[in-house]
Amino acid sequence: MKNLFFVPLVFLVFSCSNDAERIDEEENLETNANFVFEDSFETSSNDFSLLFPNDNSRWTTVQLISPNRDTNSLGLSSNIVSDGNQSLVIQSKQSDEILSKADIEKGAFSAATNSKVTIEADYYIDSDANLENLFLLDLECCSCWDPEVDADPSVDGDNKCPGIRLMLSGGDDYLAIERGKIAGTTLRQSSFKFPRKEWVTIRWELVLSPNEDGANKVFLNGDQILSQDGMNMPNAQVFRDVFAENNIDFELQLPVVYERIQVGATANPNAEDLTIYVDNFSMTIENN
Ligand SMILES: [Ca+2]
Repeated sequence: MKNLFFVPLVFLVFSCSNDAERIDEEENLETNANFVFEDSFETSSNDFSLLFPNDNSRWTTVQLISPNRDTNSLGLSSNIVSDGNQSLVIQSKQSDEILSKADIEKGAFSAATNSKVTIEADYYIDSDANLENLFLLDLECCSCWDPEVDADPSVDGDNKCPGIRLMLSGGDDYLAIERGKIAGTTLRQSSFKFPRKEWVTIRWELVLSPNEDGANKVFLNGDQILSQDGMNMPNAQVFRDVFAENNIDFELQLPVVYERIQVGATANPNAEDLTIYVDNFSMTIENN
């Protein structure tokens, strides 16, 4: 009888051991896993809400802040498309007392220091107007904000989410990396204007760092237009020093990770009503 009991016990020990190894391997894979998110705004019907399924496999939410005098909107277009049959169409009205915002947001990822983040999207800006300071992509951390410190209303009501942003700059339409929300200067270029009324592929490559060794590259239709090392994540000491100037204690909350991306016209401070199309979005995070 003892032997009969012994055999299943050995089997059990072996199978536990194999399961434990497999779980370890799965956890390792998850730890090192690349986050990959791709969305081309295709849906089975022209119903914008289909972009937000309950399982979070697609987009998380929208940010729609309309000016007082008009209404922003987001929807699906089948007229101007770069991939498949549909694109995201954004009506971003000119700001007045209210800073106009219209974008779509993906959350629930985690990009930490040393991660390589690659964001790519096709943009079609249906305007020839001067678009200085139009923001197109925001990469942000919100949980890193010190909960005991209020947002600075002089900057933006949403500034409790520090991060970096891709904007048009340099007097009109040169893509730049804006770092004001992490107390950094704007990384600029003035060689490549942003084409209008045609599809433009933006590729934004980052190796994340709260120090000067971060990597920041931007490509336009495959051409590298910006490559500059520098801080691209919130730095605890920088935040401490900046807030100390106003006698505020600020402790960046750990872990400091980017956790949401906003895509569209994330801020349109210009005196222009804009129609912008976005298609073929992708984001990858490679953990090093
Ligand atoms: Ca599409």
